[in-house]
Amino acid sequence: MKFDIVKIREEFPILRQKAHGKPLVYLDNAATSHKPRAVLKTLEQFYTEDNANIHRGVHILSERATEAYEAARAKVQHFIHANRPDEIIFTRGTTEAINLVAQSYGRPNLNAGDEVLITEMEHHSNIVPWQMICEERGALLKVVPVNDAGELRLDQFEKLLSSKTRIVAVTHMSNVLGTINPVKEIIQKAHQKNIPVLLDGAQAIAHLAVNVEELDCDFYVFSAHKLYGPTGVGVLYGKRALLEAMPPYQGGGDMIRSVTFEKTTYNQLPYKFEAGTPNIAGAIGLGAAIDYLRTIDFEKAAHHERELLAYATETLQSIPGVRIIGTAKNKASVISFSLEGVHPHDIGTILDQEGVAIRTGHHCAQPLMKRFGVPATARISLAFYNTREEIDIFIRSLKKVKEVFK
Ligand code: C6P
Repeated sequence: MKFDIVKIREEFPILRQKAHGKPLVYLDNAATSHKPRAVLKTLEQFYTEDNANIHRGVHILSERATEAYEAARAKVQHFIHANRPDEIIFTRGTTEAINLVAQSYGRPNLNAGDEVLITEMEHHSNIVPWQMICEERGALLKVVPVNDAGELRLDQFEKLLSSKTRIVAVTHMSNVLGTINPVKEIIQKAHQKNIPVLLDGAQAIAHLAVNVEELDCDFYVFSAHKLYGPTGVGVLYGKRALLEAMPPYQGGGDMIRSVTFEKTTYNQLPYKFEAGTPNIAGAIGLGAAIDYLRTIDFEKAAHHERELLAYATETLQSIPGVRIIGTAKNKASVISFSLEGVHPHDIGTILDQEGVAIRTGHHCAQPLMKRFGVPATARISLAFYNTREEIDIFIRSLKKVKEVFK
């Protein structure tokens, strides 16, 4: 399979537009990535032809909608190499999936003095849910620090992993630093002490081939919208035995087997964790995104992204006053940086006028900002549809920012 960037870009109609009269250069893919035509078509087709509630109706539309929704579950299962479809729970996204585990696994398993181990590079979504449940249960949140390059201090991880640790929750890839964590090693070390591991795959899922069976992680979470799918839907993968033992997260329709005022019994997996009408079209759209990704060569796409990352890093570094935050040996697709004497928001605003979309701010990782002694950073984040020419436009525009603030 050839990796034809022109053809690939044609599949993403949003990229064709102008922003402030200039060709749009979209470098904010870590926030959300764009949707290929196949996904847009699937969403339109669902609402124009098949729209119905699932698992409920006897009519033909409901049958078709149910079939497509469950087919999407199977696509996710195969995409991440899970053993069974009932290990795939559809959620609203990464954030809801982590909250589900924090509540349903955390509450029965955390007691006073127990510990939850996270890292300094976590997104707020992998900090706050643990903080909330720790506070409720009298447990403690322990944090593995990162070194100056933005790599996890594995020596510290080993020290902090104790007989009191009940779960480890760590990002597979940092949304700020781009660091890819040595998750296999982390999982092996945790498993030696019988401690389960949750991986936050919000970023990694779009850049790495994820195999949950090989990783042997206990939970893996991600959002569809960073994987070229729709917003408002995401995935919790969990090992069946763990999910079976966990109580439901929310109560409502579809998650029950029978209800009386005296007692309710719960549905089997995965429905036990999917209370209420789910994002049916979203899940089906995620399935379409996975189908689309199977039509391109993922390895070549990843190679293209790595080349872009190397090129962007090299050119950025050559600009005096630029500081790159996150220089891990093993990183992907994200560059956070600051420019001496210019606030990141000003960088973002001027770049926007040039048609270049980047993200500025704390990236929902305030503790990490503190670690690197900055209130905010500017961040470019790449997808396989980006080009070298776009990096050149970004660099030229950044030089204009320097001129403005000279
Ligand atoms: N990061 C970014 O611009 P949701 O919002 O639930 O889809 O994903 C939350 C989340 C969790 N973990 C990581 C590592 C993430 O990167 C994100 C989302 C976006 O970096 C929006 S803040």
